[in-house]
Amino acid sequence: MFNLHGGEYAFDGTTTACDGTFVLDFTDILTPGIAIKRYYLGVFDSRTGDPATLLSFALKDVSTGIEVVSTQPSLTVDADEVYTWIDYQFDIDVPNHPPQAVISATPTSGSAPLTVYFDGSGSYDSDGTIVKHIWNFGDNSIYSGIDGITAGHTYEVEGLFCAKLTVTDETGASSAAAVFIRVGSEPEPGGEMHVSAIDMSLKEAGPNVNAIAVVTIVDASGAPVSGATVYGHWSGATSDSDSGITDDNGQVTFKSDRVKNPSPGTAFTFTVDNVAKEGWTYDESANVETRSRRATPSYTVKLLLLPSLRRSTPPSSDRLTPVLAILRFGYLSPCPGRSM
Ligand SMILES: [Ca+2]
Repeated sequence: MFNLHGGEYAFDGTTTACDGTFVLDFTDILTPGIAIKRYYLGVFDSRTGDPATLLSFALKDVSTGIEVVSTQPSLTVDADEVYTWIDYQFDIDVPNHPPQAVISATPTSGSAPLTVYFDGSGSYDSDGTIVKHIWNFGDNSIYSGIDGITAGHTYEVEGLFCAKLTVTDETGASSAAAVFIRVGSEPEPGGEMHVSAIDMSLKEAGPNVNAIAVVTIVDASGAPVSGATVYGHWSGATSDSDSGITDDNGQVTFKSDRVKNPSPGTAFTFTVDNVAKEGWTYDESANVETRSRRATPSYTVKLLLLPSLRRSTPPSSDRLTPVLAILRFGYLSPCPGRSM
């Protein structure tokens, strides 16, 4: 008879008796997972004097055709119960859960040089094993290795660094956790800042034209903000991205890509995408302008053609039927037809 003792992995399936061999289908009780499990088969003999023998235990993985036979010798039992088992890893298609990275650091701030001890031992993988730890200390130095559960690192220069731990499980799945390390003193608390102006101009060199945008960043009181990183992009005639840091006047200059022989009216547009400075908030809603456009000039000449003009008699309005002709001239200077 079959006994349901034995814990989580005791057989609890349908059984079929054929020629003294019992076939069990326990697919329904397979535990999802990739680890090796121990599968038990027990026999319980209820009476003294007529012992039962557990001859063999074979486990067949129907999905792969693999058959494993218990290596234990046959077991005989009289008025007792015995168990035999097989350790096996079923290849069940279950989604892997990525490991969870947990990072701690001591200390998280101090003056340079600052030695920080990192501990990733709180990281875990619910359905497997973490096989790799990668430490990125945020200052262009990286440490990795299977023994990298803890790491030490010395920060030589001041700044705010994002130290990151990435853990990887045996299937290659990974996740990361980060902690900020402050080396040196805290920066002055910042305020709100916005774009007060984008001054556009065009610069020509031979047949090439590019646009210049001077972006000015000020605080809420209108005072220039230096050290702010301005991110922006060009559109229209060119499509390039730029970033730069404001000077003491709160200004940073951007230059578009060059365009060769642009047609009249070719527009260069610069858009500020973001402004960032540690401790400061970019208040885009306060921007005087966020986007500015400058086009290559096109000259419009209006030419009035009058039927006749007699000095003695001013022409009556009905006789004066002006014909308007508009002539367009293209860029560049000098102005066409104008004597220099
Ligand atoms: Ca896993």
